[in-house]
Amino acid sequence: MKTIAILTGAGVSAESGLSTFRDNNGLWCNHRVEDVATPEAFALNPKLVQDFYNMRRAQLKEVRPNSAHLALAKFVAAQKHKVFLITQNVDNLHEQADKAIGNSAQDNPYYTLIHMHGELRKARCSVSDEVFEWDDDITTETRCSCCNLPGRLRPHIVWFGEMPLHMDLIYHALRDCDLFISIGTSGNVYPAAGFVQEVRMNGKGHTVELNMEPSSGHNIFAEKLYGPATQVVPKYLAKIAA
Ligand code: BJW
Repeated sequence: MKTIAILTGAGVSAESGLSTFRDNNGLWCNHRVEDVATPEAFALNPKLVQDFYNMRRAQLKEVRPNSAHLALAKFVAAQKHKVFLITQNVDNLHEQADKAIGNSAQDNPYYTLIHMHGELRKARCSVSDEVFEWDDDITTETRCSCCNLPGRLRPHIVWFGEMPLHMDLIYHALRDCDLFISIGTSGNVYPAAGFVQEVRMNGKGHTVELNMEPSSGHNIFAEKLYGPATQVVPKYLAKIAA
């Protein structure tokens, strides 16, 4: 059986109306990374950090998957190969697209969806590390569901300096895969930026970049296709499915 590993980044959700990080008008134009996406920032100014993630969590109620998410969902559902969809995104647009076509990672034994940088719709107790489904705002007064104390809940997000989630599973998929497709990511943030190198050096998979523009690691990929995700993703997946 073959294995396919797909990495997605903010570019796949851009045409759904969610800002990327490093493009013009991206999230880091209005917020300094150090102020909102580090454990130190949360310790120093929890209200600012919670407000940043509350605003983005609320946005999820408005956004819908675009044709890139839907093409990926249909492609995954049609596979009899193992597919690991590894997303750096903390939105739920892959899940929404899966639901729209009647697929789910819970029910499909061939399909694993990994949120390596966490999920906006979850919160975590900073003491016990217990994770909860969370759709509402979190304030410094919100009581944690496990210890019932205020000030302990944090967004279930991987900040700079923290270990991304499910790394053992991810590296196993990268080394095992026959095809690695990277979609909508600038290749600036590690360890995700190093995945293509991992496949080239320690794996066997064909490597493909689908992005608006060449990423930082573009020259490591064997095959590249550039343009908006809503165009290049359906086009590339149709080509390999044929
Ligand atoms: C489109 C499009 C359209 C637009 N269609 N495409 C020095 C050297 C090397 C590493 C380090 C270093 N100093 C520190 C580090 C480590 C650090 C790091 O990488 N820093 C760099 C800045 C240098 N990394 C970490 O700290 C990570 N942890 C870690 O390394 O732990 C140790 C470890 C060791 C060994 C193994 C494993 C672990 C943690 C990183 C956490 C990242 N967190 C964030 C924020 C939290 C989530 C959130 O708030 O949403 O995650 S940062 C932010 O960047 C977010 C994203 O997931 C991540 C990646 O961004 P992405 O998706 O690539 O977005 P953009 O905006 O950069 O790019 C979008 C792309 O789309 C562009 O190319 C556009 O062209 C394209 N595009 N429209 C198609 N319509």
